[in-house]
Amino acid sequence: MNHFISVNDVLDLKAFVKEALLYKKTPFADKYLGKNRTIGLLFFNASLRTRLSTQRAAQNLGVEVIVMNVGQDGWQLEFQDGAVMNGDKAEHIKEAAAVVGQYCDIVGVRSFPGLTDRDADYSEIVMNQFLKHTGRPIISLESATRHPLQSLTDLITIEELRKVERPKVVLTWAPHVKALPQCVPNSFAEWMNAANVDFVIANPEGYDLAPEFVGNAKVTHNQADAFAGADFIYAKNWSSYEQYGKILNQDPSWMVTMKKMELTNNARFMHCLPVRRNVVVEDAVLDSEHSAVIQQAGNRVWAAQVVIKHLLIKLAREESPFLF
Ligand code: AN0
Ligand code: CP
Repeated sequence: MNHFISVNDVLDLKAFVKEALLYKKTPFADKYLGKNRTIGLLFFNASLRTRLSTQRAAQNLGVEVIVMNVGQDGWQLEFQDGAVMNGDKAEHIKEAAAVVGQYCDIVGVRSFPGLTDRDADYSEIVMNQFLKHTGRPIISLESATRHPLQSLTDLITIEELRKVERPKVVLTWAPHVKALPQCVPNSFAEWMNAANVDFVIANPEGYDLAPEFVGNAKVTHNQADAFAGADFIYAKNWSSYEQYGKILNQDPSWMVTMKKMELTNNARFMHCLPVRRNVVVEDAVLDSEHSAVIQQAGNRVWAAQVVIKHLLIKLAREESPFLF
């Protein structure tokens, strides 16, 4: 593995999930692997889980961690090549990324989409500029279109909790007060399409995800149909892809309720968090046995740990090719 940006960076998904679950049993099995290594975690946006779980994962591997809220504390960055920098941007990504690469062996970046210009967001300019100019393995901590550490976590959690060989997994849109990125559902769809699950996406009209992420998933605009017989309900709000970044409706009838959970095969409820109670999902579900959200968030550590492990192995291989 050279970077961790999408599901395509993982060679053997099944083995990867297995390794992550092994770390859950023996967190310190590779505590010397990261000796004398430093990971830099750069945040252009807020975070609780991604920041703490990635930090914890690095510590378990003996890696030093530097965290910076670059969006708040750093110079304003220019990402366009050839820009005449006579505005408010003080530093170009060419220097900024290369400089971070001088201090860190691995670099994680979180940068949300702007949600105004679809082509710009879907071209992944921020992540691509870091990939191009850092000179180090890059981990996406959620980019403009994907959240792979979350999706790996979700797959690990489904693997832990599934009661049948091929569970029915439903990704359902749910209402929200703010316009949110499509990253989590895009990525979840991408990973579910690569996994051994029966995958259904339920969303209101106007909220279909980008076709390249929907892939072979079954899409329905009828939430009740989707819930019937489901083993996992994964709720998430996203803003419209078609009418890019817009909130088309806040229909409360799409909120996940206990009544709807009764349509399922005693499904587990999943959400990436943070979640707005009684808007996305009612208290009764989150506070019931259905909810897997805390276990899911806990698994973020093992997902990050297996990713960092593979990047550390890549670095060691490059430095000592005769050892391998
Ligand atoms: C973000 C999103 O929807 O992408 C981060 C989720 C992990 N959520 C919010 O901004 C509430
Ligand atoms: N799920 C997730 O990525 O949470 P944070 O935004 O708190 O990191």
